[in-house]
Amino acid sequence: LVEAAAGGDRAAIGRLISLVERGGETARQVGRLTFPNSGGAYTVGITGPPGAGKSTLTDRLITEARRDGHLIGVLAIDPTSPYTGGAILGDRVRMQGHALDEGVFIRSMATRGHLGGLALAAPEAIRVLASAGIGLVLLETVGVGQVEVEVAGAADTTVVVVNPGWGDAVQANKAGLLEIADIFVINKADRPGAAETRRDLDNMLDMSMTMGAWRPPVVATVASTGDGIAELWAAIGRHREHLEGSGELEARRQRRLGDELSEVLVRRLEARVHELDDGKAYQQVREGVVDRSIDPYSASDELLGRLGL
Ligand SMILES: Nc1nc2c(ncn2[C@@H]2O[C@H](COP(=O)(O)OP(=O)(O)OP(=O)(O)O)[C@@H](O)[C@H]2O)c(=O)[nH]1
Ligand SMILES: [Mg+2]
Repeated sequence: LVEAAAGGDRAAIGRLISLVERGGETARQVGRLTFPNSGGAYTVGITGPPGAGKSTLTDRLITEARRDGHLIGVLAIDPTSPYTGGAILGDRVRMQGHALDEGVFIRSMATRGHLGGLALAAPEAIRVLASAGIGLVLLETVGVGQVEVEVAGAADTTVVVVNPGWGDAVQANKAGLLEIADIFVINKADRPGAAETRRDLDNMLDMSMTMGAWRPPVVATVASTGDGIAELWAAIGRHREHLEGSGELEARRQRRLGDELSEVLVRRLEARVHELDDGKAYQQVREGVVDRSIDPYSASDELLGRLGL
């Protein structure tokens, strides 16, 4: 399958992503095979609250990127509904204009059985696309919570999409958004309140910026008409140049891979502990901890001891 995908076989790419989604030993095997040839894709994350216009924006960005000759992969990820699977595609991905374009591969993704959820499945799926020769991956993630922030962390450039009057939708996690945003988009700028939202964002950025750091540009768009899309595409290009020119791209990617390793280690170790005695060992020790008869450190000593560690 990996060979077929590298030769441009779209069905093979789709099957590989399904395997990654499902998790387990087969997913790990896919990961081993795609890893060596997966360094070539640039990833742009598009994240924001439900209905902000992420898919409409993505659709427009596909058009811009195709003009530059990129082969494009699109992953639409919904951490809030792990079981809808392919259904998201119909409801949430508005990219039908590219359905017949052989140079665009569009896919929605849900967690299914993947250990560690989408935060770990997303980078693996990106590597599937990269190993198939896709040079640009657009990653749409719904929501503004912690998991979404983690998933968005798989991107090289992260675009945070808000709407006029955005405050309420993201109040709880403004700091998290600020941390991940490389570019802010105020989409639906045809609606009232766009100017206030820009002022809000600028104030927030003024307070948080450190000298010399990249300051996320704020781009106003109307995705439904295409207004502002050229500016957004240009801002993405500038951010990419900034990352490449400063060495930050390589540093970010190294950091991500390092984080991924520790996450994989923790998840696999946890899984092995949960498997002890069909889950009874973990359950028993856990009960001891929660009723305070044993402390968490001694409890973990006991479980790790049973694994010979
Ligand atoms: N007025 C206006 N409507 C827009 C704009 N962009 C998108 N829409 C509409 O907003 C709705 C949601 O757009 P989507 O692109 O599906 O938004 P999304 O963020 O992908 O939504 P989810 O994936 O469900 O979270 C659709 O009806 C779009 O036509 C815009 O700039 N202005
Ligand atoms: Mg969408």
